[in-house]
Amino acid sequence: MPQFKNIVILTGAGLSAESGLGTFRDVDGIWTKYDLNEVATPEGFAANPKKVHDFYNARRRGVKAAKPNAAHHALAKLEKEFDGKTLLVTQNIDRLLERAGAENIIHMHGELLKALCRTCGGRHIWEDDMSTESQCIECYDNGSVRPDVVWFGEMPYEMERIMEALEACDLFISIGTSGTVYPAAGFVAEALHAGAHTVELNLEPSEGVSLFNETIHGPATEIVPAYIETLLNKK
Ligand code: BJW
Repeated sequence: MPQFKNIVILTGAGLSAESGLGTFRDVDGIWTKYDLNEVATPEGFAANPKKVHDFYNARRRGVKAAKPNAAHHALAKLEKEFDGKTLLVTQNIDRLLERAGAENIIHMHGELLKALCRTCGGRHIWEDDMSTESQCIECYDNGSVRPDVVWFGEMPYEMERIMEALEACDLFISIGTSGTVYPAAGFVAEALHAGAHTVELNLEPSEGVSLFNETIHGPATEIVPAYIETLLNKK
């Protein structure tokens, strides 16, 4: 394995699957139980905000009850011990990477434990259930709030910073994502274009598997810690 200096890691729902949080597109995934157009689009929220709040209230309770697993801890260890730069870009709205001790994280699809004010645009911590009556705790207009998550048709957070990091990286690792949702699904192509080595760590081959130089398939709690150890022990 060559010496790397600048790592970007993209994570998806598969990273948190063994913490008990559901993935979206697996056989028993969230989108087999809910219509994504109803619960994960601005139009769905406008049509039936209570249904969307109920969906995210249940998931918020699940996230609060979940614990980081060995893969989250391995990524936090990499961030602390790697002799170079690392950036974690997560599509996950849980805070399990932070709870494992990682710090340099971009939540490109937002955070479930935050509210987004529909009036002032402020984002602040929100750990309890949310309803159509919930109001912004910061803005003078007592604006109504929504979960601070990125729905289909909305722009993910910090895209400029992510693209800059992809252009500069020499190792790109994709973990636990099906590679079906853009722009995240396009990151591997950006990294390849920048000349990076690309690695997929996933339970099964993703949609973009042909764009990876190296693929390891298996449960995240096994393959992520093993891969991180190899990376850290490389001389
Ligand atoms: C394990 C495991 C274990 C299981 N160990 N692995 C046509 C073409 C191209 C694009 C579009 C198009 N039509 C519309 C679009 C755009 C659209 C899009 O991509 N749609 C596709 C469905 C086609 N994207 C958007 O609208 C995005 N915004 C956008 O594009 O803005 C414009 C823009 C333009 C240019 C530049 C930048 C922006 C917004 C997307 C928002 C996604 N939101 C969601 C829900 C909100 C948050 C939430 O409720 O949680 O985010 S959808 C859902 O999918 C969630 C996830 O973050 C996201 C990705 O899912 P993920 O993480 O990959 O999960 P799964 O379930 O799909 O896969 C899990 C994987 O883990 C599987 O492979 C398993 O095998 C594996 N696994 N157990 C290891 N134990």
